[in-house]
Amino acid sequence: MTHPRSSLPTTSSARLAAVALAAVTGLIAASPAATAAPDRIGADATGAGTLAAPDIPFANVKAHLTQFQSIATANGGNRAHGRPGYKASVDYVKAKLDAAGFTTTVQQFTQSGSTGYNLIADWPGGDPDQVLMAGAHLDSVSSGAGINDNGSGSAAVLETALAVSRAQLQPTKHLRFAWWGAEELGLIGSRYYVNNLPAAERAKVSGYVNLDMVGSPNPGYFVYDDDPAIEKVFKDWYAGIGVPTEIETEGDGRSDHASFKNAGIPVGGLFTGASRTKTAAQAAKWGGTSGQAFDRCYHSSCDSTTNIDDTALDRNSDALAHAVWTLGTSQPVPPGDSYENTADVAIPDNGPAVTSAVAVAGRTGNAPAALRVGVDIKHTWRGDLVVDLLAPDGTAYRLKNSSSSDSADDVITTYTVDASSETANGTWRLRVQDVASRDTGYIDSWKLTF
Ligand code: DTR
Ligand code: ZN
Ligand code: ZN
Ligand code: CA
Repeated sequence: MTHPRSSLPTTSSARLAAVALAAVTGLIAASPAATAAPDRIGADATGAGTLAAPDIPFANVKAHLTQFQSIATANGGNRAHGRPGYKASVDYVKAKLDAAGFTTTVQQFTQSGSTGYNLIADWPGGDPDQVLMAGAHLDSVSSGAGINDNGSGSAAVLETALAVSRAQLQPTKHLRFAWWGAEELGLIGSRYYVNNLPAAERAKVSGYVNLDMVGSPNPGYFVYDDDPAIEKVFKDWYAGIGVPTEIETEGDGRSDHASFKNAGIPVGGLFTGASRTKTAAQAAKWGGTSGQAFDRCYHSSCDSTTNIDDTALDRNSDALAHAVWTLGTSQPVPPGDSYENTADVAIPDNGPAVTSAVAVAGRTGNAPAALRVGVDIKHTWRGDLVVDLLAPDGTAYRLKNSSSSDSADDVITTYTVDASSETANGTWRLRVQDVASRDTGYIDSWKLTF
């Protein structure tokens, strides 16, 4: 769902509404094909281009929770490690991913005398040396269905993965989604995965984003304070909808991100609170009930489909999609085409202007609004120099004025010129004049970048 800027709640009850894995032992793989289509690119403040994430359909997220509840109900009331409800949950998620074109892998391990399963889903494509991962533990405790803990994170990660497929995303990074087994027994599945990744594969994981409990019924909006880039993406997203966040402090290292962090992999994540009590200050900014746990059904039989705050889960699902799109599709601005003249041109002392020419051919239309002019002039008193760029039709763009006080050596810099009214093709010139006597120099080289 989309997110209008929230107004502050006025009362406490105003609750706002495959590659890598081939080398790992014990794996079974399935791999359907996928095609891809490009999307529009925008630019962020850092100059990197990213694609905008889609809005995650919240009804789909809820439908996954309904299925997890049904699975628990049909299997003794839980989805715990070693119980049939866990494997049924894996089968449900895997079928959705297989149908969407992911390469899925079920990784088996043994814990407490029972077989456990991690489900890994690779989206074909992206840079295999830069892997962005997002994951959630899929197991519940044995006392309940585990809908907030952690059907919520599992559903949000699943629906984000399915959104990648619907968009036929062509990310710059390779995307890998994961659902961990036996988290509730001590981060067993995620630790098994990380420990069994060959060191070379581990080094390719550029980040891991964890979602564990992201729909708590009396929610807080907590962002893991770990890798700064991941943290910023989440904080920026929340700032954009006007919802304040806090740093997650309810037990650092208590979920699967710890397995990755321990291996030196950058981590981040989202959390809406477990058994800790919401303060009055938190209720004032987020709504909900102060003096009450974020999740009163934490690890209890009442952690069912009614134990979810829809607004919180909706927001965190969209925030995850935003993070995957932002971190997974960012790419440097394309380098552009350069035209350079490296011949030295002497600049007569306090004399007439000299020029150095660059011929541009084979382009269509006008020059860009941000034409880059790289200048390398060696001089013993650069304040003597007046520098212009001359367009093919002779129009002069002043790059630098003289300044008797600027005694520094050399002009080695890049200027940006709005040359959008000039035809790109033709002979461009750098014109340099030395307007004061004594110090001298020469044009070493210069270049235009379109
Ligand atoms: N590990 C979770 C609950 C939990 C407690 N503190 C945190 C902090 C961040 C994420 C999760 C948690 C469980 O599965 O019980
Ligand atoms: Zn738990
Ligand atoms: Zn959990
Ligand atoms: Ca001079």
